[in-house]
Amino acid sequence: MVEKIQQLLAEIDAFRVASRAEIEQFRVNYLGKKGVITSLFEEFKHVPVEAKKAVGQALNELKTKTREKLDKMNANFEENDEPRERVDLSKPGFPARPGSRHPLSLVRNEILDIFARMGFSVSEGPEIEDDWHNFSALNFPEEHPARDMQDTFFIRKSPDILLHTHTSSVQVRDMENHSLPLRLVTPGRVFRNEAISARAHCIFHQIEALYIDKDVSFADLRQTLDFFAREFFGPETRVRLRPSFFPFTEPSAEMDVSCSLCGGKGCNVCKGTGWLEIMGCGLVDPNVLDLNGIDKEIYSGFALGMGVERVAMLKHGIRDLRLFFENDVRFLEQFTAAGF
Ligand code: 2NM
Repeated sequence: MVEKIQQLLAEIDAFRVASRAEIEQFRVNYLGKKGVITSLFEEFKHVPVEAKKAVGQALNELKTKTREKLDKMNANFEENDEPRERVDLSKPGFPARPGSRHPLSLVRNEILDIFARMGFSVSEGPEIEDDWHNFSALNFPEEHPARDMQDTFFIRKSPDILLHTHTSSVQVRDMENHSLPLRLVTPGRVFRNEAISARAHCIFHQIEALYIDKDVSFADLRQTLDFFAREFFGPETRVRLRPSFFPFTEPSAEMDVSCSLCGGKGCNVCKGTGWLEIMGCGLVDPNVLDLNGIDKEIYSGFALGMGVERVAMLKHGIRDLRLFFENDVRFLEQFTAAGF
């Protein structure tokens, strides 16, 4: 029996395992209820008295060695085969890329801020409008081409419900709901049924300003335009007005600023003219005051409107308006906030 025990000791010492399952198998084979060592202890009962001491010592040694082997194999396995995920907390983190404001938001905020400094408050209103607020109350004649299906998005197949084509429709609501004087800037998305190109889009952004009070004159409009142009494009900017026409203003004008990219010398953005057309404006037509219940004998006003995409393109030298809508980060992250 001692010989058998010596053999087992050698066998156990030489034992090698490749998986946790094999370690468990080892435990069951040697130390389990029906294991080899357990049955040797059974046999020990029948060992003659004179041999009991030597066999007992050998048996105990076998059991201890087997236990030790088992512990060693388990410990080895934890260290080598299933390394725990190690996290080095002292390493620098991955750089987080902060987002940036959309260039149209930056330019809109800058424009609103300039007007805020002249006392204009911001007004906003619905994008879905009726004919009255978008056209009739603004002195658009019944046969005006803008009312055509070709130019305006009508919805619900109704000739009365449409997506507003300018933010003046919001100002009609302001004239309805607020007392005079009014001094408002109205930013918003507007919708026109146009083919998409580098210069036009069927959805774009507009900011309009409206000032109605006693004795508002063309000189007030002119002063406001000068201030805006110098604040937005820089102190050297010059302004010129050309006569124009809008249904809601009389007289009406188109405003140009000296090209901020070439300083007025002529470049490909201003097409060699040294001037950039940036907005339409005029004195509010007395018909509009009438239609909105404002006494045209007492009050007068001026209004102006500009496309946010257009002024953003001119300010930053952007050649294609579609860039604003594609949201390519390589484009977007080139613009940083100036205080917003
Ligand atoms: C423009 C050009 C000229 C304008 C007129 C009005 C209102 F409500 F008074 F009739 N709001 N905005 C206006 C005037 C808009 O955009 C090119």
